[in-house]
Amino acid sequence: MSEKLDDTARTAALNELSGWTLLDNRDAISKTFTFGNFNEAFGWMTRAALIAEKMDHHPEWLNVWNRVEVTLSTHDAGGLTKRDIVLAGEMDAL
Ligand code: H2B
Repeated sequence: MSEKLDDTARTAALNELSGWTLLDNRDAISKTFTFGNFNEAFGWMTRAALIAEKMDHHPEWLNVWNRVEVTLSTHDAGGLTKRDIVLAGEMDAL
């Protein structure tokens, strides 16, 4: 199982990603992705879902028309791990 990231590791990881921020109230990162319309948003979610399933690491997310709010945290570890950072990077690259 992944270990929770320490302060140094999470700062370094967040610097490598773009637009992801730490939540105030829990050990997780979030980002809102905005698309041109619902089809684009849902198409992106479908591609992200296939990656997440392959990783066995799943996002918490909310879709409203062209917007997808994503929160990543490792439930098994009770906080932020390398697995969240890897999935965040994959989502950015899609
Ligand atoms: N997703 C996330 N975000 N955190 C987890 O700890 C996690 C997961 N664990 N997806 C996996 C599935 C686990 O529940 C199953 C049993 O492998």
